[in-house]
Amino acid sequence: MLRPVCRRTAMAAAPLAANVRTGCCRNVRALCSARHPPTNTGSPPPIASYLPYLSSPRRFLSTPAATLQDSASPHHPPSPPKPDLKALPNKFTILGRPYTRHAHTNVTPTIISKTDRRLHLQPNHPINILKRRIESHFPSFTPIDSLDPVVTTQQNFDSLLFPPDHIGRAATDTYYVNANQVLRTHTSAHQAEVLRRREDEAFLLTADVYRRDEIDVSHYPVFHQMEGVRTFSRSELEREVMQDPVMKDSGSSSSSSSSSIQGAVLSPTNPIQPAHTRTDALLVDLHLRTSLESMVRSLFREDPDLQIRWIEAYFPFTSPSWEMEVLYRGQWLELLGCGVIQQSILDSSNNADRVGWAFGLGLERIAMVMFDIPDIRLFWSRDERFLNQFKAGDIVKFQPFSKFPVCYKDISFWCPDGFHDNDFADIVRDVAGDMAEDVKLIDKFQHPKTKKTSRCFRINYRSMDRTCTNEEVDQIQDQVRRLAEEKLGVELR
Ligand code: FA5
Ligand code: MG
Repeated sequence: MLRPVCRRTAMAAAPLAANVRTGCCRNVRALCSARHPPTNTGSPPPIASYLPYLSSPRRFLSTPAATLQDSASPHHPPSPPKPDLKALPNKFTILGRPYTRHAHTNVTPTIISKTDRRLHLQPNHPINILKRRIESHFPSFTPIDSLDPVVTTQQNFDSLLFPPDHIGRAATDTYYVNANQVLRTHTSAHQAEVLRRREDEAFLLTADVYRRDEIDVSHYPVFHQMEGVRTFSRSELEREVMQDPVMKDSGSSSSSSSSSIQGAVLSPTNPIQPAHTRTDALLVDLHLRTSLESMVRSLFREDPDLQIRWIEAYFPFTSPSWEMEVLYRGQWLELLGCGVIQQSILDSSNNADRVGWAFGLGLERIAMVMFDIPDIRLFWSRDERFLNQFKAGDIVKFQPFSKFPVCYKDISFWCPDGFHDNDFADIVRDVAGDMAEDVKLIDKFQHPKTKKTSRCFRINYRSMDRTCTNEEVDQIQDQVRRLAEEKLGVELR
């Protein structure tokens, strides 16, 4: 079965993106030039040129209708994923823990090698600086930041009420360690276990998260999220909410909240849960959104007129649910997803007497804007010219030290059934590493007689610390071609 160009966007509530991206091959080229920042023209382009990437996130976990067509069971990916691309031994370790390779294993050595970097814990790293900023904004929340990235499918999906056929479980989107364990795709994977301990009524959980994805300046298969959770006693809810300093500071009350919160009203598609009274749900929702607006205003304090808007969203584990967007340099930029925690999650984690809210934000998204960092690969740089620019506690603008020339190569092939763009992206990542700046689908068409589909990808190669030679890039491209043939069964054209 042929899949749409991008299943996440194609099935999500982003009609414009969906229309264009599933359009015929002639549209693909136009789309790419419209959505991608300009390629190398000497000096680096202004941050505004990256914003189209940042403001058009793929709906991964927030997609209600996007389901797998061939799901097997809640605990298994739908079909065995493609094998890993470089040889992963039968016995391998992740952070010192042993695992055995399995038919479902699709985690690659390249990805495993990222698990010990823990950028959010590196002092003076922009991700850590931002994490600490947010933690200092929520001083009463317990910070948690050292949980193992390998979680069970129960934690990552079932504990959060993901239906068995949800697209987020697909092996094309998630790194499976084996049939029952994955690299967490979001920090929400730990919500239930931390709630169950009942040690903290509020916590901020920061971690590296992993998603099989396409390649461009704002997408990397590993990024960092921060999860905030706050619960309240059901019997004391009104008092706990209204006496919280954040409500007093913002001048909010249940009758006079900020205009952006009032503007986003609940609707039948974003409902109050049957387990909640309307008053309780509105109190939790008001506290959630007031807290987040206060946090974001403090992060972007140099812009007191920052415009914030709330977009109705869907997550299986919250209702009502929202995404917060801010207007930054003329573009709406999605910062986070959030909502009122599904009561059944609290009930089954020993918190039936409590209600609460949760949010999850992407640290790279915000750090790219706050520090003016134009390419997500830079966060992983070990180059001192990058690292030495940042100091704990300071938000400074990144000074690009150089922009080396780009070299692009195209590859066209006939695709076998079940081909997925993310499988190809993993090959490129494994062979080229961080030299792959961007992989764009520039053409796609179906042969009228054979019905076979052909795809053409353009790979932009650019090192962040040196000029690559043409011979070197040719060698890499040859390897990409060979592996695509061998591992994915494509027919090169
Ligand atoms: C989630 O991951 C939910 N777990 C968030 C959540 C938590 C909702 C608690 C409700 C309650 P989403 O896939 O939209 O949702 O990601 C959340 C944030 O992570 C996004 O708003 C964005 O800031 C960031 N993010 C998502 N995908 C990427 C990516 N590929 N690269 C960088 N940042 C990303
Ligand atoms: Mg989102």
